[in-house]
Amino acid sequence: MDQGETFKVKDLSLSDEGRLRIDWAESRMPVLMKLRDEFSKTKPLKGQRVAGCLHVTKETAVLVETLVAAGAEVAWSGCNPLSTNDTIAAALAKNGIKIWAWHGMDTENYYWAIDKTLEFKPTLTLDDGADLIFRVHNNHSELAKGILGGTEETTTGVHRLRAMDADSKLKYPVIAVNDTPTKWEFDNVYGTGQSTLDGILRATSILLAGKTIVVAGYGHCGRGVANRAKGMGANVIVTEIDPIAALKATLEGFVVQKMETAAKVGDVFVTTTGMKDVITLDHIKTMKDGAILSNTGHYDVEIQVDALLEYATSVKEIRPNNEEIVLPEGHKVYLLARGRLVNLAAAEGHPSEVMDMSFSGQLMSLVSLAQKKIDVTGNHVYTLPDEIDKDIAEYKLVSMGIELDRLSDEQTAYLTAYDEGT
Ligand code: NAD
Ligand code: 3DD
Repeated sequence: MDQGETFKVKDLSLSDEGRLRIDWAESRMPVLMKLRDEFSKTKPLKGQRVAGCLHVTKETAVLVETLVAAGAEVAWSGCNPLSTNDTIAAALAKNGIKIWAWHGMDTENYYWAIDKTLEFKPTLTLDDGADLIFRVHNNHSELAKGILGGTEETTTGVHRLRAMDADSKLKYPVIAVNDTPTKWEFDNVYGTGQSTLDGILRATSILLAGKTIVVAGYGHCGRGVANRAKGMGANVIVTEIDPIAALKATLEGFVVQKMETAAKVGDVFVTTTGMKDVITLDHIKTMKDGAILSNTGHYDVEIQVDALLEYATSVKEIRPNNEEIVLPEGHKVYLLARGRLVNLAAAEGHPSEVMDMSFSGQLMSLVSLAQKKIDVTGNHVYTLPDEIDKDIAEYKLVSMGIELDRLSDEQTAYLTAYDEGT
């Protein structure tokens, strides 16, 4: 472990490798780099101190260094014990970023790292799963009065913050970056769809074609995973609790079943729900010999991991992020990444191209809060204004060389006309 005044990382000597990865990500994040170029001149975050708690990946590093270019002082920790890439943490520390993060943190160090990021008394917070904002509310409430606002990256974090808002418990306003269409419709769908299969393949090296893959949840993430798996030749079964989502899956051609039915036939299981106990020990007892279990929801609560490990007669790591678990009934199952989000624990998370939009939403949210560009008078959960989201989408299209048609004045007038019939 290497530790300095303003960092603690696994191994500072990994920084050169990390820098190459960050360079690669920068070359595939044109929207964020365009905003970095603009904001490095105007410095909209000058005087701001941003505490961030978000997976330490090559894409996050591009966001962090863009925040600094925009004038902010930044302090960072990871938002999952298994998702930090140690080469990236080393590169950020080498570049003078305050960062406390390493792969495989225990719970005590996880919260110690968050507390370290709060020592410089942030004026803005950036979360992925709300652990940082909760830490401020529960353990450092005196800091809240100095915080202009926060942002939240993911669905589960937004759910938790909306619940706090409903109970009037929020001590400062938060922008739900997840709910921005250029994030939710792309990161959650296409990013999670691809990177979850990436994590499963790196941990197992199995052939997906012909396998029966059970996807729990057909929301944004589940839809992405199911469709990418179908594209790889898998037979996909979806489980759901929501009738509309179940109908969508059915009309997309997926088989929809209860988990207790699908458990008996699945080869690979992926939970994508944000809910707890989606795959229970009872489900696992009925699974085929050799069934593979994985999760891509934010927390490791979707598979009953503790109950499974307690019930097992043996647990052996057979490949990185892949544990062979023998059950008393004699059959085996394979648990990936200890039930934590497999795309970040066993792979590199979403591709840079899609995080480009998610993190442009993060940046624009923080700039909007710092410059008081949006009305956040009450301590509530807000969404980024549509016009900012559309700008991000337009920048993305331009970077891809894609042109849009534009409505004429006459067509715009037609939109609201009601004096013309058939
Ligand atoms: P969503 O609300 O769009 O979809 C969740 C779906 O799960 C809904 O359709 C819901 O009906 C369904 N569901 C809930 N409980 C269920 C159950 N017991 N059985 C079957 N289906 C159930 O949410 P989302 O945007 O898809 O996010 C899902 C989870 O993934 C959240 O925890 C989110 O934070 C996380 N996430 C992870 C990544 C990643 O990189 N791994 C990326 C984005 C989001
Ligand atoms: N997430 C997924 N891929 C990521 C990456 N490459 N870098 C940082 C974070 C990454 C997770 C979250 O950003 C977000 O997609 C979510 O909603 O969890």
